[in-house]
Amino acid sequence: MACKRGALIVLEGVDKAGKTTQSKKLLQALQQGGRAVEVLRFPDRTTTIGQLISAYLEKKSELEDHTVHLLFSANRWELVPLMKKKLEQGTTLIVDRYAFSGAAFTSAKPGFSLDWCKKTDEGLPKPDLVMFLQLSPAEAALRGQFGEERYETNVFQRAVQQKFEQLIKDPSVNWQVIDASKSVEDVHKDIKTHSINAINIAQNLPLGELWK
Ligand code: NYM
Repeated sequence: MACKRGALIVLEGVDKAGKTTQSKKLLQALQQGGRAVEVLRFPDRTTTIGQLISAYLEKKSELEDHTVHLLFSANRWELVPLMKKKLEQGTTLIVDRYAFSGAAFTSAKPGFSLDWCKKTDEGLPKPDLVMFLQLSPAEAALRGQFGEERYETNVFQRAVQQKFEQLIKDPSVNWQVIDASKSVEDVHKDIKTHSINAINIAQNLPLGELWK
């Protein structure tokens, strides 16, 4: 009998919403439940393309804005064969940021339309579930200062938040908005419930193509 495929589960949100903490907690909880599961994060800074992106984010290099958008997108595409293989083998993937960050961050820059920004990720493996960790700019500020990387300013993060709000309106994507202002444990419970549900549904469905 062919094995049931894993689910593609994405966590999105502005910086400091808790995506990385929650990805790790979800990984542990699903593993404890006996499921095959792995975490990926984008940008994947370990590849050659990822190293170019990392240097840009750390302000060690300058890149033209369209160029860096295409690099972020290429950094997802280069992982697609691996992602498909794992999903087919029955491994669930928890992905910390995906094409939605790509579209939200670049379109928050002047002169970029959301439509243009989405084009380069059209056809990527479609997530079975995208959880948006919702945190207001005021609540994010209470979690301390932003870091030193590019984009880590209040003004830019507010613009990114507005772009995410536009993306969430797209009914072709299975969005779940999670109240990230709750305690780490309460947010985890919400995320785990939605994830188990998505895993159960995805195992009987073919993997879709994003924004197609
Ligand atoms: N980012 C992330 C983008 O601008 N485009 C993308 O496609 C992705 C995946 O990179 N501020 C931005 C969002 C973050 C930064 O992410 C690095 P992280 O999760 O802090 O390593």
